[in-house]
Amino acid sequence: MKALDGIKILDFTHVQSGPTCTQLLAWFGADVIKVERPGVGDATRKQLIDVPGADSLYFTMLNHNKRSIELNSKNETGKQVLTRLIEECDVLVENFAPGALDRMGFTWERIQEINPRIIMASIKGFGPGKYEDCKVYENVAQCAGGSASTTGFRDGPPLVTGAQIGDSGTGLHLCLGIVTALFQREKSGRGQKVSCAMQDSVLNLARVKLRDQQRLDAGPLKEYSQFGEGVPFGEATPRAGNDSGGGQPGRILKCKGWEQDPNAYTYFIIQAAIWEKVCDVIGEPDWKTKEGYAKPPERLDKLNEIFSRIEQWTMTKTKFEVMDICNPHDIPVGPILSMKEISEDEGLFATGTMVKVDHPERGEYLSVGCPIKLSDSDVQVERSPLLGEHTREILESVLGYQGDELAQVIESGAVGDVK
Ligand code: CAO
Repeated sequence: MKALDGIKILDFTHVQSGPTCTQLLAWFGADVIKVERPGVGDATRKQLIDVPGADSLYFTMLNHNKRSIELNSKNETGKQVLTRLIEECDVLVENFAPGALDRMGFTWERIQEINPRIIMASIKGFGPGKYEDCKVYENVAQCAGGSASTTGFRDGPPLVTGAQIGDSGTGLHLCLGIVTALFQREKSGRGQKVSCAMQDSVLNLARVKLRDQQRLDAGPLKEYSQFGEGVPFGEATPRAGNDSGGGQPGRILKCKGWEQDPNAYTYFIIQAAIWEKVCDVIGEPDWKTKEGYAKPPERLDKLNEIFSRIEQWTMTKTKFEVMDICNPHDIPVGPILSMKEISEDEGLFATGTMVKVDHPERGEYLSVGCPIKLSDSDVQVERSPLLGEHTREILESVLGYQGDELAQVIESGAVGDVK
């Protein structure tokens, strides 16, 4: 048995944010029915193509364990089929542009009339307000949510991050909203609307930077490198380079081989509690007691010197040797892992976080499996569906269409070219 066995999801999502959410629900056991425009499907199927003629990795890696039905939701018969799907499903998830569902004739009021128990979950770029009608993509959300202004180096421009905190981050937030609403429905018997704005999700993930914005009123942010360097603070939380957000001095330092390998680096944190061990490891035992070095506040104006000295040591070791030497002393370090290294990490395959998936059009590919592990709800990652692969199966077995009625739906053109 899986955690969400018996839950049916009407998956009206596309691109990345919504599909991230419904993929997780599928991994937890829900029957996820992806509704796609006939002949076209999710735009990502044909974006960033690496194998001609095959669905892209962009699509396959975000749509595992789902079924696909082609359905034109603007065609009259298509609307009838969609109405039947709303009747049958527990959750409708969508991330269309603002107003798109209303324009199809499926307002939240109408959806509730069709099925009062349904949970309708939506992702939009912004919440209600002056930007509510905007179409929004990942980097717009990173910028509007406070991440970009606080990422990067002080003397450089704002930076977006490689992690898709706007899209996948919002999908995760929405997923939690959906299971919470399902839990409440157990008691109330009613569905509800779950909304996540991408700006809000990014801001939630950038929470510590809003913490620092308010701390500025009380004086400089002493744990930021710029304090030790004597650079005055402005009105807003500044970009802090690779400083650690937790208040302990931390930097990214070169390791052996950095001249050739762009990822031969380690993160290195000098927590107060392990300062003496750091001094021993790098060969500066005098710093344990030396005035100006022994106590954390005294070190703040010497962090450049201290980290340069630590880097002299890390440059004599590989990033993995740094890890092996520091870990037994509880010195927090972390190798900067490349995607190549991660994709070859046997430990990640052993836990199912990395998986190999076979696909009829593209052959075997790598994907990230389910990052959330439930001891009583096992996850088997199954390939993404081909466009319309399950149209007939869903019409017959989920919606009960048969005989003449089934033939009429197929002939109406609402469900594409049914195999
Ligand atoms: N049958 C018929 N029509 C369909 C359909 C179907 N099965 N599926 C979608 N459509 C229609 C929509 O109804 C819409 O029509 P209207 O413009 O007439 O209302 C049209 O296809 C285009 O949908 P869209 O506006 O959502 O798509 P887009 O490519 O123009 O915009 C995006 C994409 C992502 C910017 C927009 O959907 C959006 O802002 N979504 C919310 C925020 C979000 O999730 N962004 C992250 C995306 S990942 O980077």
